[in-house]
Amino acid sequence: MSEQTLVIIKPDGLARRLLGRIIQRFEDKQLQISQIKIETLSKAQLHEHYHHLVDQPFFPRLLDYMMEGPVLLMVVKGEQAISQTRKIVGATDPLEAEMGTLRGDFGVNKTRNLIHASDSVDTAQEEIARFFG
Ligand code: DGI
Repeated sequence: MSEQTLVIIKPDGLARRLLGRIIQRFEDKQLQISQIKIETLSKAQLHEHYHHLVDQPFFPRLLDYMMEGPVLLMVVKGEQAISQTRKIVGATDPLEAEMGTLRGDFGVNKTRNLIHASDSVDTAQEEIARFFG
């Protein structure tokens, strides 16, 4: 089934000049970028995006990281795009993520894990609407 999902390349992905290599992985898997933009996210946007985590002890660290600089936001489209994308991205903790996944290959730690991808049809819809209107 064709789906759409939201991917965010976090600030260190841009700072480390990894955009080309990251985007290539989605294109290699026959997924298509249908919308793309670079933007610095505000505290308010991040509170909304990570509303399920605001009470976690690591939340301030996550906010600081996400506001280090601009992020790249993109809508990724294609056959089972949500689960395909989560597979390309890998587990939240780069130490647990398999090598060959983006977080396994490029992630630094549980905070600096390089990339975000929607985790379900509902959140994908919500997140695409939030960032692309
Ligand atoms: O969907 P994910 O990004 O894989 O995971 P999530 O929605 O549970 O968490 C969102 C982000 O919050 C995650 O990419 C990194 C950060 N995070 C989650 N759990 C932890 C964490 N950061 C730290 N330092 N420690 C955690 O346990």
